[in-house]
Amino acid sequence: MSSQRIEVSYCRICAASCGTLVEIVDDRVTKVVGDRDNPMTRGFTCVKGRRAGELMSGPDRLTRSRRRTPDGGYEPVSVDRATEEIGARLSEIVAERGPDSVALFMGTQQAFTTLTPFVVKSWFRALGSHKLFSTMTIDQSAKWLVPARMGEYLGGMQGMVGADVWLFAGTNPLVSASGGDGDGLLVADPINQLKSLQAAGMKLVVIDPRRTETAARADLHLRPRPGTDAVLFAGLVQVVLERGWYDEEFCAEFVDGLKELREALAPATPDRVAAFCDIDRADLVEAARIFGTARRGRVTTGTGVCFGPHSNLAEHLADTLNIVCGRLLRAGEPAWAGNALLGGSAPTARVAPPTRTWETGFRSRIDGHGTIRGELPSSILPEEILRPGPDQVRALVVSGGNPMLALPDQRRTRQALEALELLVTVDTRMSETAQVADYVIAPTMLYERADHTALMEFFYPEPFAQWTPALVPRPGEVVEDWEFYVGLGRAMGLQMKVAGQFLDMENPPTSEDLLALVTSRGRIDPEALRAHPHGMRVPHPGSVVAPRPTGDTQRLDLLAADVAAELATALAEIDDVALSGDDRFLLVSRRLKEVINSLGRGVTGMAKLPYNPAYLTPGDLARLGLEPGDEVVLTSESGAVRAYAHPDATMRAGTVALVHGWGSLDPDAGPEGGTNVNRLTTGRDALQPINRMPRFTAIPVRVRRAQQA
Ligand SMILES: Nc1nc2c(c(=O)[nH]1)N[C@H]1C(S)=C(S)[C@@H](COP(=O)(O)OP(=O)(O)OC[C@H]3O[C@@H](n4cnc5c(=O)[nH]c(N)nc54)[C@H](O)[C@@H]3O)O[C@H]1N2
Ligand SMILES: Nc1nc2c(c(=O)[nH]1)N[C@H]1C(S)=C(S)[C@@H](COP(=O)(O)OP(=O)(O)OC[C@H]3O[C@@H](n4cnc5c(=O)[nH]c(N)nc54)[C@H](O)[C@@H]3O)O[C@H]1N2
Ligand code: SF4
Ligand SMILES: [Mo]
Repeated sequence: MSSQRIEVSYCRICAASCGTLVEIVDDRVTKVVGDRDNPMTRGFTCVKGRRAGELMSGPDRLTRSRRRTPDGGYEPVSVDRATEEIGARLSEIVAERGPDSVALFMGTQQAFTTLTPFVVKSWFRALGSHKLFSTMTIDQSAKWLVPARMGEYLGGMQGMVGADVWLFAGTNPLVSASGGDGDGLLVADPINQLKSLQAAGMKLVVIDPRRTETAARADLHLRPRPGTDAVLFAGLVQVVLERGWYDEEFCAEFVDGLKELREALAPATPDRVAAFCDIDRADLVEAARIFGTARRGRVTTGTGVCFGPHSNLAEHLADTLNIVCGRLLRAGEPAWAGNALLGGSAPTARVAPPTRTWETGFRSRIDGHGTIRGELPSSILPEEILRPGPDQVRALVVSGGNPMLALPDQRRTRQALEALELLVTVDTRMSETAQVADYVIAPTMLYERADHTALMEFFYPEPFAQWTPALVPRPGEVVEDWEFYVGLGRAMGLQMKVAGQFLDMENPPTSEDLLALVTSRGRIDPEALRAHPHGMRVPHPGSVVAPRPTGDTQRLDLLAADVAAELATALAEIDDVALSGDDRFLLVSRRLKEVINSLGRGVTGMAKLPYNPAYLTPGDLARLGLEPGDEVVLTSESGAVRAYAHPDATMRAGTVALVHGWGSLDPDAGPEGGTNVNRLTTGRDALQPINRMPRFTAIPVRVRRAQQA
């Protein structure tokens, strides 16, 4: 007899953590709908979340771990056996060459399983290796770099509620549910949230070459030539300073280098900036006026800014705009209190000094790169593996990521991953990375594990927490990600520590115990959450931003020497003439609603198409003599790929977009199964200093019709 039940839970495919009602028939997830009783997400879901059942039990779901066979195929292996074998090989490698010969790469999906990041990092710390990598350094690590160079204001930043302006640059929250850092309002149900903010009087300015879903709602949309954000923000700051639209009082108290910055920005006149960015001078000044004369609201940036040339400088200048306009919380204002489960220090109106961690501590032998928040830049990972040397990386563990598609220069990445003595990935399917791995460990997926929202609470607009039990039994022989890492630690004889506590390696805690342990400094007990299956509004403690301690003089440094040098370089390029020519385009990044990075391709009901098209304006398509769907070849300095050209009127003329996370390992594959954009990018040239961020947007390419066979 078949059994049917409906359970309350929340989705864990992206940061929105949408409340869901899950229909389960015979222990399988058959339907997911939004939970209207979830006070944060109020019934909102997206197509990805509604298709979680297919994601969990589709044909590509791994329910047993695999081991590579000598002929290059795969055979099933029990997770205990795999863990022992991997542990033994890692121990050998460490004994022979030291812990730095083992690297860890942390991907996007590990962040949506609360326990994984805690436990995987605990395993890695116990191992003692410095070779820690994550997607952050191929994403928005400019956001780590800015406070590390200028210092960080510890009072918190203004939020969207009560804002009379918001400026989004290079982010499309209506698709990505991201919206840049620092405000959770546009994470779940972004369109309705944005509408109500606008109805309440918030002016919206968007800087994006594409007329995105978000830009279409803007009061003012600047559509610059891609890759010009650093200069554009230099222009905005210049206008705000020259017109006196900044907060003198805040600057006098908390800012150093304002005068020097003003002088350094002298070349960034509205005329020259507008010409370089290919926007109207009047729009530039108007954007500065709307932003600078408002009372509250911030600039937030996304990947479009952090992927471009001079990305670290662009992010620095975007943040500078917030700072000079004083868009930070002052002593006595209500403090941010979203850290319900995790806890943390009380906001205070003072500045923490720059950390510049890459200048001290561990240095990689690859160009002497140092660390940011304990991580090395991911774009050096292939060199770490390929270049011989004393601490050459010989083994790599990948946690919830797919570097084979995500890293720049796929050819080089493949060469590196195949040169390893040992590659292990923990993944729910045979990702492109799994296809070259020695072991693929099959983990549980959402609804198969208990969880709470500790890691995502930053994204809620108000203090909120939710807990979910596992709803369905584990299929096949999967384990929770964290269980694999504890097993590995045990096999290697390591003593692991989570949230300051030593784990009993022989009798590890349960998931529930660990979920409680990681919240030991929070304001609420996860036990209390069980009484609130739809989630719980956590009372605001009523705290306000504490005043600056007497005698404290630390200030934000707007123009450190390296920042000044980058600014001078960027402004010296201002009169450069852009590439032009009939088939010359700038390749830009964008995201799709129905997939998240490489996840969702091939899942029934998720991705709309079986491939990722090359989006061009209808005008450019006609100019190239192309019909919709024609096959084109995109050629950059680093490689060439084939794709199907699709018209998209929201694109900027002269640009072509190809979404990342698609394609295969086959360098000769046609476009029918998707195209890996990272065959056009490079991890070795045009990189940013410090975080070695590659360029993922504004890449010069040629677009031509593919030769007919
Ligand atoms: N549905 C869905 N959601 C996702 C993801 C996904 O793949 N799908 N990925 C998740 C991840 S890992 C991340 S990091 C976030 C990212 O979240 P976002 O940063 O919001 O990513 P996008 O939606 O691609 O928005 C980037 C915007 O930058 C614009 N852009 C491109 N080049 C430039 C440029 O040179 N200058 C400027 N100013 N803009 C430019 C693009 O047109 C695009 O609209 O989204 C997360 N959410
Ligand atoms: N050219 C170009 N390159 C880019 C980007 C771009 O826009 N353009 N974007 C960059 C950005 S912002 C990012 S974040 C990276 C993305 O880089 P990654 O995070 O490495 O890529 P994902 O495709 O998100 O990989 C997630 C993997 O986790 C697996 N997975 C799903 N659920 C689970 C689970 O429960 N447990 C485990 N262990 N695994 C699971 C999925 O099957 C998938 O293989 O790519 C970067 N690279
Ligand atoms: S936006 Fe979609 S994928 Fe993200 S949590 Fe909500 S339902 Fe899941
Ligand atoms: Mo990302």
